[in-house]
Amino acid sequence: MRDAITNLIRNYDVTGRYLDRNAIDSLKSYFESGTARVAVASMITANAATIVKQAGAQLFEEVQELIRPGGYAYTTRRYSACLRDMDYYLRYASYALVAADNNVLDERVLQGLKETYSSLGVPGGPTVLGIQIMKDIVKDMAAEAGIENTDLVDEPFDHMTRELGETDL
Ligand SMILES: CCC1=C(C)/C(=C/C2=NC(=C\c3[nH]c(/C=C4\NC(=O)[C@H](C)[C@H]4CC)c(C)c3CCC(=O)O)/C(CCC(=O)O)=C2C)NC1=O
Repeated sequence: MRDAITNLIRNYDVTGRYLDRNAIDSLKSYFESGTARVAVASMITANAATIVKQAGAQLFEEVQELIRPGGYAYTTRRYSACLRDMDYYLRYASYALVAADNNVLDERVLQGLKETYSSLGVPGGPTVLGIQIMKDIVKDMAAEAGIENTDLVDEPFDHMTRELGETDL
């Protein structure tokens, strides 16, 4: 697992360089965004159950086939597996936000996920949609809490949807 700082130090260490102007600039921007990152992560922690529930409801509203007989979230078991997956995405997004690095997502969430989903027949498109809905909810919450630049919220959610790599919404 990596974060913005260990990642940067590692890059400089492999070539035996002192931290230069570029390194200092990216460290500064990391620390400047730090307060907002921590605030959003704690907001996610405090509202995780609500965010997942609301995002799930919106997803099943937008893609109603999912919860109809034969759908991928039909039966209580699949329905709860889906919400549990959404909860994973949200929790790991909060880690990646604080780390300012998506490596934790690659290592803990995305590795082998596409293969697992395709072998189970879980569709990528609606999963991507569910992740994007959670992103929007978190961004709205952050904006309401007075966080000015909510762009940093995009990073982990967009990374997961890019890696799931489905566009057939
Ligand atoms: C922390 C990293 C991690 C991830 C990401 C993860 C995902 C994950 N989701 C699974 C299942 C599942 N995931 C879903 C998800 C959905 N169904 C839908 O309609 C939607 C499109 C979507 C929700 C947004 C479903 C329905 C299953 C059960 C599929 C089945 O067994 O038939 C499975 C198979 C094993 C199981 O059921 O637990 C895994 C491994 N597990 C992990 O440990």
